[in-house]
Amino acid sequence: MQHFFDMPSKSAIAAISTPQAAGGIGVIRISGKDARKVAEKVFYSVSGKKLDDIKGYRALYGRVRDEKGDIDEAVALNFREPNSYTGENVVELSCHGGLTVLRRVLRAVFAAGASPAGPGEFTRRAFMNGKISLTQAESVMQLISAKGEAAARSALAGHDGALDKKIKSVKDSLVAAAAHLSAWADYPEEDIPQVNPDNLGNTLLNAEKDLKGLIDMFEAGRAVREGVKTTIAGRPNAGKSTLMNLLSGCERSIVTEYAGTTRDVVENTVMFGGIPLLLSDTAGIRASADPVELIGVNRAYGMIRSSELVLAVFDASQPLGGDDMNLIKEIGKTRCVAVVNKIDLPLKADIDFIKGKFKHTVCMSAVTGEGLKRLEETVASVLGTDKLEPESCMLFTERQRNAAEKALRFVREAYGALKSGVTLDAVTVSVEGAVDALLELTGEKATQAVVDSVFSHFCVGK
Ligand SMILES: Nc1nc2c(ncn2[C@@H]2O[C@H](COP(=O)(O)OP(=O)(O)O)[C@@H](O)[C@H]2O)c(=O)[nH]1
Ligand SMILES: [Mg+2]
Repeated sequence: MQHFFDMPSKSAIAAISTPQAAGGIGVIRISGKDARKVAEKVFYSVSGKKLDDIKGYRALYGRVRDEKGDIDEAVALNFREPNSYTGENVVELSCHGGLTVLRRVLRAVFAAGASPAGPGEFTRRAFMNGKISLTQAESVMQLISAKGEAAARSALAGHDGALDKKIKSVKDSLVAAAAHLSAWADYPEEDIPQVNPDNLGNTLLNAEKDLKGLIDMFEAGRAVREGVKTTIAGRPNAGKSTLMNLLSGCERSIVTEYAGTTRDVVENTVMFGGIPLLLSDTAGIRASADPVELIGVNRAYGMIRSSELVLAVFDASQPLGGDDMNLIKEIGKTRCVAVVNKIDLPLKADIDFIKGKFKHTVCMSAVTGEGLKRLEETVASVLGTDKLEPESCMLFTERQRNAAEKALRFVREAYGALKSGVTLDAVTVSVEGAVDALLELTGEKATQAVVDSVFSHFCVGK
């Protein structure tokens, strides 16, 4: 892969690649042209063999030492360039996982000539050496920080190149179109077939569809990866805390038959249908003269405004009242599911009225659990996560989305120019703009600043 900026120096870098905590084993990774030479100064195999004598993917057992003496026993795993994570020579020293031991080994490795690895520097070298694309590097980060199984699976698909493949197919079709357009314009005397506006139009429409599909799924993907700030709101006694506890699978909130039991915001993170919901149970919304209760009510309003999803709870066993109307007003345009609760009791609320006010209504009982599955499906559909296929490709970062949106704008511009019948030159310029945006997305044409910012989010050792 060709990059526009300098290759990093190939001298060895090293870091502790396992967590900074006590563990069964801890790994110190050394990467660079002289990785084996550095490792040989601290590692002594029991058999007397040298790392230089063994093939890649082979290991030696021995001890690590510094000038004061033995530090630990260790296994040294040998990777030979280009068959390693970074594409360089790599030695991984697996020691016992105590932090004191690992830090002492690392100091010895530095003394032997390696320099400290910066955040994400191993992955950065992998990118620079053409082992992975920029989007794959970003997936590595997503995979490390994935909160749920669904998030981890989609990150792995990204790491395996699902997104790159999709982007490549869009890019290839646009590159072919741009090449044809400019050949035809530049060499009119040659025997180049005339550009067929219908074919070109179809190419652009297909590219638009693919890019738009990716962008639409971005928010749903983010919900799965990062969780959704969700507020449970409703008038006192509607069953908010009971719902909170049902979703939590434990008694997180205090439930009583007395209105006004929950006074402050109670928070908990739960997995609901594969989506991490960052739940807040709030004080019941009602007009009150009690100053303490009012603080809670105002906090509840604040939570509604700042959350990404509201579960608005109504009591089906009571007629709707002024407090319910206030809640409906307060929710306004915030994404919301109306939860008509207590359907195990005789119904007194006007459920059709609620259905008329909300796009999504679920009738359930927080006590018996009836309707919980429907709530799960509705939440997934509101967040768009029901359309996510874990192994399919996804945009993972704001950076990727911005690049995809830029490409989409250019594709639409090209289509508009084609339809309005202006010169094909204008179409060519826009198609080339789209191609550039896609090259930026995969990192084939990313600036140094973009690459720096991607790797600044990584941890040391990755
Ligand atoms: N029968 C029935 N009672 C419920 C249901 N949900 C909550 N409750 C009862 O309603 C009362 C108030 O519940 P709570 O969760 O504290 O309401 P909150 O004020 O909205 O937090 C308690 O006595 C609950 O046991 C339900 O679905 N069915
Ligand atoms: Mg409560």
